[in-house]
Amino acid sequence: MADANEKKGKKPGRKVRVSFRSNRSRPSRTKDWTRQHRAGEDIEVSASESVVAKGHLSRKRTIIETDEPQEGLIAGTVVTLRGQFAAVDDGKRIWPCTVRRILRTLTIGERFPVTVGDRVRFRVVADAPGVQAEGVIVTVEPRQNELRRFAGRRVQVIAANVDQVLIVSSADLPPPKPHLIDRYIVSALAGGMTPVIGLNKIDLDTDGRARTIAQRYAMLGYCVLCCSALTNEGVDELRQLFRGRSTVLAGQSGVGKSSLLNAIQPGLKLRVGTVSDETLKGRHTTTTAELIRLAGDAYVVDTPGVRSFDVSMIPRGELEQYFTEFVPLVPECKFPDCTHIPETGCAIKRAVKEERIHPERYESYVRMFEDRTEGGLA
Ligand SMILES: Nc1nc2c(ncn2[C@@H]2O[C@H](COP(=O)(O)OP(=O)(O)OP(=O)(O)O)[C@@H](O)[C@H]2O)c(=O)[nH]1
Ligand SMILES: [Mg+2]
Ligand SMILES: [Zn+2]
Repeated sequence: MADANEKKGKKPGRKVRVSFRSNRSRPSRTKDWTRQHRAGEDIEVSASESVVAKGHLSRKRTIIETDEPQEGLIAGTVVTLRGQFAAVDDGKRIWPCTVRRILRTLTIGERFPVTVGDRVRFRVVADAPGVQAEGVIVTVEPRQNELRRFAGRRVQVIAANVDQVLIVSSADLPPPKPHLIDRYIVSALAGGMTPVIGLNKIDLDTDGRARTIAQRYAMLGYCVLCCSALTNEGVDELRQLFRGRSTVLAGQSGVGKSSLLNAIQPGLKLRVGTVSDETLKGRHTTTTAELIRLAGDAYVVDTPGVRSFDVSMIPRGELEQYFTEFVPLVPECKFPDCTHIPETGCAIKRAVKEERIHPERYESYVRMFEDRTEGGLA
């Protein structure tokens, strides 16, 4: 909650309208990763999620965005989140930082006010016994883009300020899930990033099924790389793709995200896991998203695998624009507000029937359109 002092900052700052979360909202839930792990749930990036009931986001007021003296603040980038702390790299070292209370209170509909890739300014705090934080984050620069998903009834920003999303899938162990690829494509495009598809473990593609899926996406105009962290096929191309850019790697657990990074930069030594024989699923070896700088001015964010990827924070009316093959056909639908599901005279459904749109792509659209979890937006 903003107090009077927050508003009466001595230095003039930019006035912004923000929503405040009521102090009477439910207390923060403490995370129990072990329990989640056992239950086979996704590992979440933030350990400090708080649950906000609906209707708590309504109060708006104007505050001064920067009422702190700017002198002495250190600029850095959030490289990972550990419990209540954000690890901030100032180019010289990593600083464990907490987040200033006013930033926590600002409700931006998110689980945590900062995320991996955020550019922040922090103030150094004196070491105190029992206090591990060395800095307090005072400002967060506006994000250029964000990879978001809906998790735990709030939006989780997996990473910010990245140019592209490498959607990693594997030819087998686990088998590719085109629907999950489609969800990542939608989230990447909605967040302002370029989706790129990496089909790993191509050494296991004995029946050519994975290459057929790769071709489907290549035909849609996406950059698709077939690769193998085992044989190094496609690894040079990946290294080239990463050069001079920032990339977040996303995909199911066990598809080989960390293995690919290790192949690109031998010596990196990221922990890689095994894939369970019974479930063919990975074991969530990477538990926290982490920003890593590679040779060639490449920044990558390795992320924990997910089981599902909820994009229900994206208004359903926007979904069609993220299905690239739908876009030129939409004006041909009989009704201008066609949702392409129950309507007659729908150009999208006609194209599916005539096999100009892949049925699995259409099914992905329908599932995302209809899949509104509790608390999701209409
Ligand atoms: N055959 C084959 N196995 C691979 C390849 N890449 C990775 N693996 C194996 O797949 C398993 C999982 O790899 P990880 O790199 O831990 O997968 P991840 O996507 O980082 O998984 P999480 O961190 O749990 O999200 C390991 O046993 C790797 O050895 C590949 O190209 N071919
Ligand atoms: Mg990993
Ligand atoms: Zn239609």
